[in-house]
Formats: sequence, structure tokens, C-alpha cells
Amino acid sequence: GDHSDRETGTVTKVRPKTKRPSLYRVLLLNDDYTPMEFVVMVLQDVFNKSREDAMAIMLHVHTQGVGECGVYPYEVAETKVTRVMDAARKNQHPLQCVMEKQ
Ligand code: NFA
Repeated sequence: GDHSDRETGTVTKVRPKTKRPSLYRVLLLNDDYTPMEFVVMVLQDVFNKSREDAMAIMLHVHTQGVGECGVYPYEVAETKVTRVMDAARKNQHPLQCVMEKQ
């Protein structure tokens, strides 16, 4: 919208500055001990992946060492990392999940 200055009589355009939220990649890290089936379950439950997509991501992490589970705004990414780490701790698996600014 416009803004008028009553003293100078100037009219300035005010850009409605809606800033897009920064996005974060959520990554899963490989380890030697977490069962493949547990990783697949986590990808289905926390990241809403199909069984097929979850299997592909798990195998990518298993062979490449790291893989992307999804890209989300900060709070969503943080909640997913916490859910993964809580499930891993509860089941005594060393699975690690991290987020990084995209
Ligand atoms: N590397 C694990 C195994 O051989 C499986 C795994 C995949 C762990 C992806 C963590 C992430 N049991």
C-alpha cells in the first residue's frame, strides 16, 4: 500500500515484506547397528514416506553414508529430528538425524 508523509507531502510505496521461511534439510546418517527395518519404519512414520520411498532412502543412507529425508521450515524440521532421536534412544539404536539450512 501507499504511505503519505503529512509534513513533506511525499507518498512512498510500502512493499508488504512477507519473508519466506528458511528451509532446512533433514538428514539421516548411516551407522553399523541400527536395523534396516527400524530406519524404514522411521521414514514411514516421521517423514510420511511410502514403504517403497522409505526403502530407497534407507538404502541410499546405508550405501552413501548420509541421505535426505525431506526439506521443511525450521520448526517442522526440528520436530522431526526430535521424533527420530527419541525413537532411536527409546529402542537403544545409535541412529543419528540432523538438520542443515538449505
Ligand atoms: N547400516 C545399517 C545396517 O547395516 C542400516 C542403516 C541404514 C542404519 C540407514 C542407519 C541408516 N543395519
